[in-house]
Amino acid sequence: MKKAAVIMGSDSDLPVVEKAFAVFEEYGVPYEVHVYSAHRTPVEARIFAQEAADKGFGVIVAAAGKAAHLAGSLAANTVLPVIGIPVKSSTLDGLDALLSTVQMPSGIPVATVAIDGAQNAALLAVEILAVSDAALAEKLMNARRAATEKVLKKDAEIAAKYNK
Ligand code: RP5
Repeated sequence: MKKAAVIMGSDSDLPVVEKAFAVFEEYGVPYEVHVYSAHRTPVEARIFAQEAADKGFGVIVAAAGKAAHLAGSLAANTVLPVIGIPVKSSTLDGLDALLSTVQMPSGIPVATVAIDGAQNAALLAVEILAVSDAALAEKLMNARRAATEKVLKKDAEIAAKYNK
């Protein structure tokens, strides 16, 4: 199976990013984690992105706050799919990072999740890897079914309580 890469702009992003690790563990997806910044370590970030496909990665998740150029700068240096997590790490509550990550100019796409949306970023990464992995796709389908059943059970409980 291809690996997922999780890159964060600073170790201060770790509390947000850790939610992605839990998803990869749950689905048995191999992943590698690094701190590379578009601003503070631009050379290391670029080299990582340029070599990622040859090193067995199938998708890159990139988390950054403030003027969050990390996902875009990684995407500029690879044709692997890049998923951006805008991190809420400033006085602007993450809106700065959201706009910096989502407003990519045409030609270099970044799939952007919600502010601090690490769980969805990892799930999307798993879905991307599952396109060429039937067993992984089956795990995703099972999880969706379980989530549906959980909500229907809650509906039955609430309906029984209030719909007299
Ligand atoms: C961004 O700046 C990082 O991704 C982080 O969210 C933010 C602040 O970084 P630190 O000053 O906490 O290292 O590049």
